[in-house]
Amino acid sequence: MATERTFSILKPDATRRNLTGAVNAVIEKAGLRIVGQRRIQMSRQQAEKFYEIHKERPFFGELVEFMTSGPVVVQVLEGENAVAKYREVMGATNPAQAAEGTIRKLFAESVGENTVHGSDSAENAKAEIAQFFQDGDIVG
Ligand code: RTP
Ligand code: MG
Repeated sequence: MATERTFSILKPDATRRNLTGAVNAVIEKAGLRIVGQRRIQMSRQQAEKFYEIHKERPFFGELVEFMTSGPVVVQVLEGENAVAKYREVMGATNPAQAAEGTIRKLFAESVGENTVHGSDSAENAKAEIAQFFQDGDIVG
């Protein structure tokens, strides 16, 4: 398996609780390299576009509200099999179902405010990275 990139967001519950370093430590310990990183305030428009696939879901409004409620850290992670690897490191969407040692098990407080996002396919990773990063801002 060749080196791959995935897109990650440390969500507003992570920045609010000053946990970005602690989450990054778990990411790096798992062997993923943070090759791009920026702290931003997501606009409503950016959040709606980013989670467009969920726009008919009952939690969409709440999700957009949450993602714009404070700063987030957008990241590009690189490593062997990075997309699947990061999903494993993140743990299940609902922290109550997340495996021991995963980011969501360690830090997330609810299914809505679950600390991190990670791309669910290589194709989505490419599109998500392109939404937030220019080529020159990723240094592998
Ligand atoms: P993400 O896209 O953020 O990496 O999370 P995921 O793949 O594990 O989960 P997904 O099904 O894509 O859901 C996206 C985000 O929506 C929020 N959510 N809230 N209240 C709810 O029942 C509910 N379900 C999902 C979560 O923030 C989830 O990460
Ligand atoms: Mg998802």
